[in-house]
Amino acid sequence: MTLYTPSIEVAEALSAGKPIVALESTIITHGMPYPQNLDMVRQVEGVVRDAGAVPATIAVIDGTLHVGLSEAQVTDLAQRDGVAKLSRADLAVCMAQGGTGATTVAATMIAAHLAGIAVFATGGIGGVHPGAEESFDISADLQELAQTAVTVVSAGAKAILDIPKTLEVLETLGVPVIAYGQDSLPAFWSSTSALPAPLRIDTAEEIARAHRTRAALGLPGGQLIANPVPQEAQIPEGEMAPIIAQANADAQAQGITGKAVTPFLLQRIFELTEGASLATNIALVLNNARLAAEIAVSLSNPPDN
Ligand code: PSU
Ligand code: MN
Repeated sequence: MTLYTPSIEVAEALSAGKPIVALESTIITHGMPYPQNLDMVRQVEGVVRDAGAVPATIAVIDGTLHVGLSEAQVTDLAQRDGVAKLSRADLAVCMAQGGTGATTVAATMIAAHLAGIAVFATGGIGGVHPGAEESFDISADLQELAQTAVTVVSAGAKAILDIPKTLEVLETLGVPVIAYGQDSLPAFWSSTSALPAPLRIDTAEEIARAHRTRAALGLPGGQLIANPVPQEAQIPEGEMAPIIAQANADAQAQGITGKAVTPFLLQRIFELTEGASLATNIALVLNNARLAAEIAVSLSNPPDN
């Protein structure tokens, strides 16, 4: 049984040892509305190619785990209804049942690692939700970062989360949280926050070196890069805070739980900001794709001794 099917472009890149950047698909199906989601993937894949790497968008289609999607597959996925949201727990069942599902950060990391892809760009990872002490809602993305050796380029944890608790869990799990080029931890839609980042690196080369060093030390797990959204596209933390509070209150009032929480909050924030949050979300994903490609290029060049 072949476990996954690479696109032609990804298969060629894998055999030639060319740099590849994995991309998730939950952001397409559950994170953004159509048609902006489709436009976003096309732009993201373009940015990765322009930076000298090959994009590998990952999803399960009719039971097949695809690493790299064709234009037709992406176009279909972006407007298809009823696509499942697949995390570590759901991936194998969806494949075994011949289903179609979009991969979260956790499931995308699993597939990327399986295919030998070391770098992955997303928007923001899942984490500890406010009220987790009651709801126990902690994303499986955190555990995945602890065990799967992929460098994940994000704009931090999504600001809908309890960021201090998310940082505590990541620290407990031994996941390096590395701000790119600044001391403060970016907060997804906002380029800075009041929280200092646990670690800081200023170049793609050094991120690649840290990735290699982790492997050489025999440490399992990945690295979380927190790449600030460009200043001109950000929404300051003070502006986002009341909107996020409103969205979280609405989710509670409507009894939204489990997998539905994150998609609900993103959609609600899109409405409350009259679309501004989506423009920022797209800008930060593009920015992450660019950095991820630079890291992948650096990883594919053997280090000088
Ligand atoms: N980043 C975005 N939009 C998203 C997500 C990330 O900009 O929709 C998705 C990712 O797939 C992430 C998931 O893994 O949200 C987290 O979901 P949960 O909180 O249910 O684990
Ligand atoms: Mn959750």
